[in-house]
Amino acid sequence: MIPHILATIAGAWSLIGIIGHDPGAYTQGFELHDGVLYESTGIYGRSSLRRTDPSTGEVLQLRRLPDSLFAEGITFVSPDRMLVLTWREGLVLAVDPATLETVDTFTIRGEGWGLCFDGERVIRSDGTEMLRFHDPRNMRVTDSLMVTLAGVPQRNLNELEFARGVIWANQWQSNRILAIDPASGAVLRVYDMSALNPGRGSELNGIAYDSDRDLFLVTGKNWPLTYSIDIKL
Ligand SMILES: [Ca+2]
Repeated sequence: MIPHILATIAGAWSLIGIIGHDPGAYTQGFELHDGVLYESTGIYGRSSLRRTDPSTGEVLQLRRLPDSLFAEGITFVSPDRMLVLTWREGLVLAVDPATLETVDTFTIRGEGWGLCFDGERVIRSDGTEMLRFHDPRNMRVTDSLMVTLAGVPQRNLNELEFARGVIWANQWQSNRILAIDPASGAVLRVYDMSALNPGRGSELNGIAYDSDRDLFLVTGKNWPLTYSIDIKL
């Protein structure tokens, strides 16, 4: 990476609070909705959907998914419908958030990594530098966007969040969160979250926006803690 460009777009953030996080949760999706923090966890045979308390991190409800599914990102497309991505299964589950039961399924092509919703379009990452836009009614692909930093494509885009008119993305195998312009794909800011990483190969993954407090909850795969942070765009 070009150091002088990184310096100009390095984003500032500050720690506001700390809550618990199930260290057995291999976090793949993380989203707040109506006062509940929803989480999906991956790994074949261990994938799950959870409702958790955003003030403590306590797991309130957990549903195991079939052993054949490796759960990935989640996002709400309406108050009573949460979409759950799978990694290589080509399936997207529509889930009732009240019960965490699957009410519908869609098929997609390619891998599933992260999901978010901008109010009109479902946005999916697949581990490449491309973001795919889907119609939330049927998951048909409507558009795609290459994510670049100073013109350099940014691969390994992972968990996503849509907030403040911007796409926020974890970047796999880094401690970075990228703020991405949804129109151009340009990375507007890079946030270094190394200070939060507990180490031992732990992977930063999971961004959930708290619109009431204008804060973000961030965690990682099997991290024991979740952090609420204030991010300057
Ligand atoms: Ca998210």
